[in-house]
Amino acid sequence: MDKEKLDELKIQLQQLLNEAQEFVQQIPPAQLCTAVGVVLFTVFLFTVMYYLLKHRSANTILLTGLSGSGKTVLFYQLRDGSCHQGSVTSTKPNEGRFLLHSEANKLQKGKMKHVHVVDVPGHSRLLAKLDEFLSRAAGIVFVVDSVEFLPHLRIASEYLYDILTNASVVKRKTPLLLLCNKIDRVTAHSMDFIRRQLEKEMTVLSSADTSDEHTLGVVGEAFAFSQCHNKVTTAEASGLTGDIYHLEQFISECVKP
Ligand SMILES: Nc1nc2c(ncn2[C@@H]2O[C@H](COP(=O)(O)OP(=O)(O)O)[C@@H](O)[C@H]2O)c(=O)[nH]1
Ligand SMILES: [Mg+2]
Repeated sequence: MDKEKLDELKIQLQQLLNEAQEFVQQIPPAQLCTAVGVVLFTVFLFTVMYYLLKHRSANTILLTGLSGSGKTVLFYQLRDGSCHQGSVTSTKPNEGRFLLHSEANKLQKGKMKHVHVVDVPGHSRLLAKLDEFLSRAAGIVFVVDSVEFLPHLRIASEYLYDILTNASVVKRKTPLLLLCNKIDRVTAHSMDFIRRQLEKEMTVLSSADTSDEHTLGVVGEAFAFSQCHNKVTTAEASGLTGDIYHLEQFISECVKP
């Protein structure tokens, strides 16, 4: 650009600035103050909302799994330290923000963490809802009924497969805990058995899957949870007897104070 053009541009800019100044001076001061106030308030409101949403997702733990696996009982154990037998329903998502019951009596208040736990009931029909929760979960707990495990192996594997190949889970590397529940029952399968069976079933699913943009495992190899990009761990629990130590450990690791 030559000097002449640059000077011309400078003059035009100066003119524009002068016009803007004149325009502002014409506005009554009261109106100007109101307009500035509205802009500042809107910016403030959006900033607060942004931080609230960010904080919420940093603390959101998703309890999921087939219906009947014991999610609702676990939800109440985490919140109250009791299982609310009899008042348990699986028709709507249970959601709550609370201090883990095990931490509620601790004295170091500064170190205590509020968690936002969502118990998403059932499966497939709620997939759209699940997607929304998956995109903002800090950790996912996939609850399995260790007693009635084999009859539901295929459907549980499909559900878990959908979660592990979910775009935001893969992208955000959301940690997942495979929680084998109801270990108070003598007929409960061991956690190693459950993990191996799921891995076998998911090997079949991933070799048949050509549609998903995210596939699981290594092509040509048997699937193992250790191949996932996100951390997948396995633990046992009994919501009924309150044996939820490993679940609480997992939540504490996922949630930031
Ligand atoms: N024995 C035993 N039963 C459990 C346990 N957790 C849940 N249940 C029972 O399993 C059934 C389903 O539990 P629920 O929490 O409603 O499952 P959800 O559908 O996953 O929310 C209820 O009858 C519970 O009493 C457990 O740890 N041990
Ligand atoms: Mg339920």
